[in-house]
Amino acid sequence: PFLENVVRHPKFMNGEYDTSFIDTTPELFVFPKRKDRGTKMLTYIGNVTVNGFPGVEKRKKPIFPNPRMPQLKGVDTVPSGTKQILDERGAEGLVKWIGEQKEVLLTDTTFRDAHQSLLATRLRTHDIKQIAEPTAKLLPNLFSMEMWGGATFDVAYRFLSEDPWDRLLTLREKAPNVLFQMLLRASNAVGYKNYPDNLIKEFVEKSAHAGVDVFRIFDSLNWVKGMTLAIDAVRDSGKIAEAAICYTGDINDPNRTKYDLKYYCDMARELEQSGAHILAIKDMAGLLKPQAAYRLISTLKETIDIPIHLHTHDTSGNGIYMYAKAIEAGVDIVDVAISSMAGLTSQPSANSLYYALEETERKPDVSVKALEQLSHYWEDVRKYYSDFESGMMSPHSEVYMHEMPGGQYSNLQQQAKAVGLGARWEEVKEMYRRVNDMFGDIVKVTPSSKVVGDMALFMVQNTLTEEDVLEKGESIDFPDSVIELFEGFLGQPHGGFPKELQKVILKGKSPITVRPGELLDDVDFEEIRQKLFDTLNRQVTSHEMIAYALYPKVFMDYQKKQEEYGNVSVIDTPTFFFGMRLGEEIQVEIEQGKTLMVKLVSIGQPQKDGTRVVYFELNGQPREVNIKDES
Ligand code: 3PY
Ligand code: ZN
Repeated sequence: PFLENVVRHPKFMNGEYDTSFIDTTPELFVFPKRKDRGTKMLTYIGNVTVNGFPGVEKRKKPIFPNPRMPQLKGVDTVPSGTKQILDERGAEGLVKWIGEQKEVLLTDTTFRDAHQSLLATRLRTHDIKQIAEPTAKLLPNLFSMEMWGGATFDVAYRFLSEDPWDRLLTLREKAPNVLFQMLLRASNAVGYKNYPDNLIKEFVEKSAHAGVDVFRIFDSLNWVKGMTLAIDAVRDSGKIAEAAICYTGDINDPNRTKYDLKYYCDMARELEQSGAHILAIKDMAGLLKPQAAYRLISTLKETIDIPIHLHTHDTSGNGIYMYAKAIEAGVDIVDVAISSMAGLTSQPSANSLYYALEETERKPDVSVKALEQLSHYWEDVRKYYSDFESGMMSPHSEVYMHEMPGGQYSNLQQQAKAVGLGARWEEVKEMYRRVNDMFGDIVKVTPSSKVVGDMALFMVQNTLTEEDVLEKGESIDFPDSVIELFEGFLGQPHGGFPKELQKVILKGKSPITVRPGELLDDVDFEEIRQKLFDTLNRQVTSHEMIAYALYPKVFMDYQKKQEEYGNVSVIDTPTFFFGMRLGEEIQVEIEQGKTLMVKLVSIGQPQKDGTRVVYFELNGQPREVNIKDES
């Protein structure tokens, strides 16, 4: 134990002690493992077989055919792409290259926003990993793959029990040719609140180092002051700072004057001056209509010199037509998803856009055959995740009324169900819009959208009207997120907060008007290193320290699961969600070249202590695990 403590001590690991004896006497450093990998994995599979997976209706594992994989005949190596342009010519060189392209460039969001918006962010690395290299080979001319950030970071740890950094590193190996893009919520990083400045800088630096090339940075209130620190951090890392304006309202509606064309042009200029390499128009709810898109993009093209990247959600069904107008107006890059992961609350379909532009000079340089093949893969894989579908079956043009972001729709619906308002969903949507208007018509995107959602649920649940809130506010316990918003902890909205409402909500507390980061103490990474060393009894990586600093509880819960189940990301998705059928045999590649054969033999009756013995064969040898039956 003494030796174990010494070798695991941070100072030792940092190389501050003489470590040459490790190389000369390796046998001293072989420690017995507590529970072997096979047993941990059988414990996971046994548990999910007996108890099911949270959020997945408990049923016998369906039979899924193997996903159709694309044919890669004739494509032996991964062709070079935009990643090589960035590496060779730097950020400025890449921006210049974008300006020289006649065709519209495409970002494929399938690995991030598409599943965040359709499948509650549940896509597992296992399924992305298998198609990453074929995608890199078949779509080498993509501008970028959006594959990280937004909600994927915490969902990976929280619900999938996998490490998002591993996803990034693994995909980077498989797809070395196309720029990797992430969504960064500026000072909220990949969380729901403002974090200390040094954490944002560290997060950006380490993500850049691990493989992110393009950082789409947005502030949930379009507050430029909240974005500049992240823009600077990205520029310092040598990567692409794509600063986003979140689009809300309707520039062509004479009754919606708060967010007019001038508002967007002014903000675009400000972001350009703040060092953005690319401007993104982030139409997170899909409110940008075709004629407005033409007007917005053509005016912005005259206003700024940097390239423009357009993002939308196809909730209304107008996505392709809107893109066609924006492309006509000169937009440089648009966000699309592979067809079977596109449409509705996701991005418009890459495949459809290809045909829509077929005889125009801006037709994207992609193989539609490749898109169709990739679509087959996703069509098959998507079936594993059916329990996470929102149930939206057709375009919802009512999005122009409620203005809810594509990524929020199914989440808020779940939240409504959880508090017993499932049957009053229509009312919740309407209240969402009323709360927006009461809050002074604010930008609604993570996390400000969550605050509007929380308040809408709260008001429907307590049968409150806008008048009630103002008149009886003294005696109302508002949701914490609402108080924090009005305190200024998410930044400042355009035009300020409605003063009377702010007073009622804050009940005498005074709000802040400075950047929240100015008031937050730096994260002490050395302290985190020690604390994690003490609790986990091992040295941790910088990625783990960042994850802990962002999400302490989520990260520690994930560690506990690791201890119990090992690395579950290697298990195929049907088994991960449904466990195994009696008599079924599966293969699990636990590391490259090392495969375990697992057979479920039988499940014992519940015992007095509430456990069942689950009998497996592991590589032909009988094995049993005790599983607590939670039913
Ligand atoms: C996110 O912040 O995760 C979003 O996708 C916002 O649109
Ligand atoms: Zn989006």
